[in-house]
Amino acid sequence: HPPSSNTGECSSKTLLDVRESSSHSLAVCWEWCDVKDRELKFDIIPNDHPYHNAKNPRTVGRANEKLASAVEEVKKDGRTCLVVGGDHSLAIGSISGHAKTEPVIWFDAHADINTPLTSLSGNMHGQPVAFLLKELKVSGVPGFEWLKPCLSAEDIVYIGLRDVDDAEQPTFPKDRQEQTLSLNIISPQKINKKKPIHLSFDVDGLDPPLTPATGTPVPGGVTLREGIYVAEQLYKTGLLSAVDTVEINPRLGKTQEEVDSTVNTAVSIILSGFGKAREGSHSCSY
Ligand code: 6HN
Ligand code: MN
Ligand code: MN
Ligand code: MN
Repeated sequence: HPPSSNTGECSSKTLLDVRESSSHSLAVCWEWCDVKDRELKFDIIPNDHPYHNAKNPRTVGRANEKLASAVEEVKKDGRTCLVVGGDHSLAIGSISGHAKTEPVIWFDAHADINTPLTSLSGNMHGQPVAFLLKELKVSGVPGFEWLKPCLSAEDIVYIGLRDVDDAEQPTFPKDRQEQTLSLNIISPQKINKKKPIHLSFDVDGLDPPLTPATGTPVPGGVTLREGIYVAEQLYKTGLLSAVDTVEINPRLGKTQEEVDSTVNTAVSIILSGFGKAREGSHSCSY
């Protein structure tokens, strides 16, 4: 399920209108935000042979190159960027396009720090952090010739982590592993830097009943209330500059109810990150 983007303009005047324009494409509109929607089309590259244990590297690499340019344009336009997907591999393009961002808040059950050499699944969604880190020096992957790693390990804060592969352990600082959400994990030191924050929100960081339509659920996740709190607190810093909301895959919902709860949960998180407060709606400032 590649990164997705909806087509067409958002014209709804309702508080919140979630439309599914295709099985993996969502549009979120709300009346107090000026939403400029973009359409990105991605090519499937034929004969896209694996590079070590990285599947579809050319297809994923070029899709991310396109996404990085789009995010860069959105930021040049002075807007907050919201990417809705889709596979978490899209964070490679989203974070690269949002250059010079730090910290990155990686909300996820998984560390996503496998490399093409360590990955057991071969899935690119388990590898984006490794591609972005300067320290890991992932290189030579076809389709990613354009990529310059832009993050240092200290720029990343994980929340919700509870399923780390053996091969991910050595690259992963032990003191950053949190079995459960600690509300202090967004360290004040990071926020005090006054630099733009990128939130990469994998819905599987939440507890699986909240977002059943996702590919790699792990029991024991963050509650909706805690997830919303994280998004609200980030909004309140005034520094939240880009948000990825990923691993939403309506095709994996077994019933319409499962699809709806996944979408509604993701929308609640997005709205909180864009300034909807539980005590009432406030204006959305850019
Ligand atoms: N995600 N660590 C596993 C892998 O395949 O590398 C799972 C990764 C899941 C990735 O949910 O974005
Ligand atoms: Mn995925
Ligand atoms: Mn992820
Ligand atoms: Mn995950």
